[in-house]
This record gives sequence, structure tokens and C-alpha cells, in this order.
Amino acid sequence: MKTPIRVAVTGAAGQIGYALLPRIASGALFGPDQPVILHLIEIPHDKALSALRGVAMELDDCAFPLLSGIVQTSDLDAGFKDVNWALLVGAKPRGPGMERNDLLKDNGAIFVGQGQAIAKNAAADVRVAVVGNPCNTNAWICQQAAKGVPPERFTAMTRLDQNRAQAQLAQKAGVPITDVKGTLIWGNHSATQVPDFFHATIKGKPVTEVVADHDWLKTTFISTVQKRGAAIIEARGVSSAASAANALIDHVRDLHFATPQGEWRSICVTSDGSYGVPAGLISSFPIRSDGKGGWSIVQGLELNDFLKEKIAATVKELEGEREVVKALVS
Ligand code: NAX
Repeated sequence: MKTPIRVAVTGAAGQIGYALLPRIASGALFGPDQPVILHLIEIPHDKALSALRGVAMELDDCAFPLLSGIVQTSDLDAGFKDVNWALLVGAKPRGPGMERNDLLKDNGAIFVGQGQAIAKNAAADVRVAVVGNPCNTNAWICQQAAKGVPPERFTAMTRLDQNRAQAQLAQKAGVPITDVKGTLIWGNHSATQVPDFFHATIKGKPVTEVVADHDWLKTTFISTVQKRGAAIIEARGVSSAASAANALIDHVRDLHFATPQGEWRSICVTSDGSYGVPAGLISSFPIRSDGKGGWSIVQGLELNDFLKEKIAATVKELEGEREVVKALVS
């Protein structure tokens, strides 16, 4: 029997948590022979902790052979104790009339505390994936606060956007989803994100050769992916949860296992200055994982003026977000 991997999930009683936890415990994350111990972290409110107890009871009732233990807590030290992965899903939602900058600051404060607790308690190999929005900037704050944890361990999620882009292209071309490769998101996980169809292929051919309607690619495709979250809220009354949980499973697997030859995945990582993104910002790039804890930004993709202009705008937004929160970690 392998040593269990300890996975902390914040916001564990929320919607994404509910869709995510059974998949982690079933083996969908690390494979069918890898036991896990779940650290479920919630805010210290009666309602949230009661909901968390219910979630843990349901996990018990699934009788997952790979689930070796459950920790339920609102204490960050206990929550992050010895964890190998910290999946930071919980965040404060934007309330009615709340300014974006207030949300940035309120959530920023949460991720300072979590970063400090991760640095103090987590396993030496800890890796952190941030989903709670604004996820790029929250990941940056957490990274700054987690003194001593190598900066490359912090990532934020654009895999849902990548999956959305892949699905849109497959539907437009009328092909199975597996025929679409290389979809890519640049920048911030926000409405300024840049879904890139120029580097994607359909049945091995450039998308621009298969989809004749280039206007659709440059306008409808991009805005559909950018606004998909809002469209789901409008249709369902609540935000995407099953697809977000699924994307987080994909994101962690992307980093845990080696990327197949010739492919990349969209992951927000700390920029080293590649593609003109200022070093230090946490921005979405084409990433390859070596399957041993290391990753690299795929180099050499040509950026045309259309992409350059859009990437500059999303980078500007990321810089603005960092400006709003940087006093929290200075
Ligand atoms: P819910 O409101 O259903 O659940 C959030 C949970 O987090 C609640 O149970 C709450 O009590 C808990 N929580 C809040 N602050 C916490 C803290 N400091 N420590 C621990 N737990 C805390 O939201 P849900 O639909 O699960 O979404 C969670 C987050 O994911 C939101 O910030 C949302 O904006 C973000 N998303 C990010 C996506 C991405 O692609 N990066 C896509 C999906 C999702 O919108």
C-alpha cells in the first residue's frame, strides 16, 4: 500500500467542494492505487461546519477504499498540517453593490492567512492550486505570504476555460472533443482572459484552416469562453460547480503526471518574463509538467498582433489587481 497523499480543500462544504471531494476520494485524482487523506477546511460558522459534517458523513457512506482518513476543521494549522496538496477553493463571494477592489482586499486577507499556515504546517513538497476568485491574484498573495515555500509551487486554475474553449471548437467543427488539441488560455482567469485558437488544431490541422469563419473565431468564440461562467449562472441560477471541480481534477493531474509528448496545458504560474508577461505575475501560460514536481513554460509560440494586444490588456488587469492588494503582503 502506498503512503497516502494528504489533500487539503478549503471551502469544502461549498458547491465545488461537493462535486470535487468524491472524485478525489474515488481515485480519479491520483489513480486507482493511491490512497488519500482529505483535510476539509471551512470557516468557523455553525452553518458551514454543520454542512461540512454532512459532507464528511456522505464521504464515509461512499465507503471509498482509497479514502484513508478525513480531517474536518476551521483551524488553518490543523487543516494544512503535513498536506502535500492545498486546493484553495473557498473564497468570499462578491456581494450586491460590493466594489471589485473591496473583494480583492477581503479575499486577499484570507489568502495571506492561508499562505502563512501552509508555510508553517504543510509537507516539504506541498503544492498549492488556487480556484477561489480572483484566483490569479489570490495565488500571488498566498505565494508572497508563504515564506520559505518555493514560488513555483503556487498555481491558479484556467483549466476550466481551456476545457470550455476545446468544447466550443469541437462543437463548431462538428468533431469529437478529442480531435481538438492545443487549446490555450493566456493571462488572467477573468473576462479579459485570452482564449487562443491560433495554436490549437483540429484533427492535426490549424483551427483557422478547419473553421472557415474567422470572424466567429475572433469574436463569438472568444467572448463565449470569456463569459461562459456568467452564462451558466444565468441558466442554472448558481455558478459552475461540476465543471469547475472537474477542471481542478484535470489541473492537479496535469501537474502530478507528465504531460504527453508535444502537448501543453493552460495553467497560471509565476511568469519568468516569457511572452512579455512581467516576471513575478501569476498568469496563464502553456505549461508542460515533467511528472516529478517540475514544470516549464512552453517556449517559441509565435504571438501575432491580435494575441499580443489581448495579452497586454489581460496583463494590465493583473498588474492592477496586484497593485490593489500588495500592501497586504509588504
Ligand atoms: P460556494 O459559495 O458554494 O462555496 C464556498 C465555500 O467556501 C463556502 O462553503 C464558504 O463557507 C467557504 N469559505 C469561504 N471563505 C473561506 C475561508 N476563508 N476558508 C475556508 N472556507 C471558506 O462557492 P463555490 O461555487 O464552491 O466556488 C468557490 C470559489 O471558486 C469562488 O470564489 C468562485 O468564484 C471560484 N470559481 C473559480 C473558477 C475558476 O475557474 N478559477 C470557476 C468556478 C468558480 O466560479
